[in-house]
Amino acid sequence: MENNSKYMDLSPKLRKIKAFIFDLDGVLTDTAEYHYLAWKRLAEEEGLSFNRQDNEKLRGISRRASLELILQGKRLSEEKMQELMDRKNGYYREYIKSITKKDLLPGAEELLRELKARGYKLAMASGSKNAPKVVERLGITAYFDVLAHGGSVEKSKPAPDLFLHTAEKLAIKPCSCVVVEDAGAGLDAAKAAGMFTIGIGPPERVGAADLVLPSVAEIKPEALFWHN
Ligand code: B16
Ligand code: MG
Repeated sequence: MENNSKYMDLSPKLRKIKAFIFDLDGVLTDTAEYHYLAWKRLAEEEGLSFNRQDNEKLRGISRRASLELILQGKRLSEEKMQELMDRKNGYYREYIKSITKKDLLPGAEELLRELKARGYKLAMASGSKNAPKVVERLGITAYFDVLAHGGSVEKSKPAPDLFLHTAEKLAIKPCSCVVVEDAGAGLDAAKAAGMFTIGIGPPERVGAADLVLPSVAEIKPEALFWHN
């Protein structure tokens, strides 16, 4: 197969693979825009500066870590922090109400279907506490054996906890899992968990991954797993 040479060096690692663990935001759908609109609205109400460039830094990190970045060292009481996070989340939930299957990124559902047909276990491990709602709206819940999210563990990405929890639920060893991620924090988490990583996006952002691809549509199971 024409693409095989590209994956030759990786084949000892790929031969062990039994499960795919997907990140959600930025991999299967692009909710970053809704996170941006919700944080922007909050920032304007609070007189804080926030633009699209700042939003890029929030990719893959938790709601609290995002707020801390936006506050740029400004200290607030825990009560106020909670109120701001709840307000932003209320806006975000309003925006995600309009999500449908059409919001799946190109090739996402075809990939899930093909991996399932090839017998791989599939899981979602998103840092978002809203992930189950978004997955439901996208109409892809049934593909996943495990749905882990921001509420499943205490420590968020870049800690490995969410991915380790997911592998445990799948009953698959970490070294037999592939993580598909769009964020540096997510890749750090997956690597710390001892998993094979596919980075989706530009090399400046996901260059640390074992394999870097521009989109999920470029993950070709027949080329990756030709030896299985
Ligand atoms: P929530 P992922 C992450 O999702 C987002 O990339 C990140 O921007 C967001 O702050 C985080 O979820 C928490 O989301 O406020 O909905 O709990 O990329 O890990 O799927
Ligand atoms: Mg992401």
